[in-house]
Amino acid sequence: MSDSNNAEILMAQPRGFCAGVDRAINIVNEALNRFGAPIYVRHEIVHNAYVVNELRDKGAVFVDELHEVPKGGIVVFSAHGVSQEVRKDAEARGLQVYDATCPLVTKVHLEVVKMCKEGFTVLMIGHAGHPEVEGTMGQVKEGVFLIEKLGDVSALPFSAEEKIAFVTQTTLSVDETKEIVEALTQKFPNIVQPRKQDICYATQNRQDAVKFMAPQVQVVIVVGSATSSNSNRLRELAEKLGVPAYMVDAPEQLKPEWFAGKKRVGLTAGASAPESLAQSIVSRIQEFGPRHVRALDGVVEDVTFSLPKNLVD
Ligand code: 0CJ
Ligand code: F3S
Repeated sequence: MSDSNNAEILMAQPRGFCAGVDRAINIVNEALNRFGAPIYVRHEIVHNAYVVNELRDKGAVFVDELHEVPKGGIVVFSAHGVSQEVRKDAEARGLQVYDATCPLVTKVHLEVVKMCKEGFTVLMIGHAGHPEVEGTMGQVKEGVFLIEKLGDVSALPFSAEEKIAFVTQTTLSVDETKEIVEALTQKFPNIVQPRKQDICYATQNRQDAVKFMAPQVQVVIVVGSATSSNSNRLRELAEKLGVPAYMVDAPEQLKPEWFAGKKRVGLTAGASAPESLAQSIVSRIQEFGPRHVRALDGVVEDVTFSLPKNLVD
């Protein structure tokens, strides 16, 4: 590592928790405070190992499927949302549900339902197997088709005369989605778009912040877990901008050679990564050389979402 005392760490603005993640974690904490352990959570509440471990230590029990929750148990749905089938299953099992689906995901769910009711075929741009995609596509029984990449557009078996609309996952690459939307618009000139893009404000702002930071640094560290879609997009974006980028969710994962000879290190964090974890990663980077930490300019977010009514009443 360069022992250059003027080497520095530049912190992206904004980074880390979004309003939907903050709310989802608060819901689990509030349920634990009110009802005590165990509180079951379907899927990781957010895709971050540190957050999940911390809640597990307090008594949250993470399950993949609802049959793992005992009858009458309390279950929280994760920030990524669930299908109608999962909702019905919870009801049939007599579970007490607290829904931590991000309101911005619910907004997309409602678009899908509305479009299908109006007779549209709905195309969903997103990543196969991601819980948000399963939840959004699962708002209706049929009529939603997944597009994962640009190449999928030409293979779509619909004619330009059909009623077609699209929605997207909230955490996609803004630039890649734009390309897919352009191809869709070319193939289906009458395609109906969401009034405001489905990629959420937090995804957009964190990607914009990486675009601002990347040209100023020689390596980018993204704080985020491997399962986190939005964190992965930040790492890919930095690399596309020509800067080596690594994603970590614990300080021990940092390698000294990543920082060798680097005068400026950029740091950002996915929407599910806590600031305390980002700070412990900064401290570890400082052991490798760059001491000075500088906050970059960027958008200051003031979005907040209230807790579900059935939890605060
Ligand atoms: O899907 C969401 C509502 C985003 C939740 C926050 O981020 P994370 O990392 O849990 O989820 P993604 O894999 O969707 O980015
Ligand atoms: Fe919601 Fe966007 Fe966060 S959809 S959970 S505000 S990343």
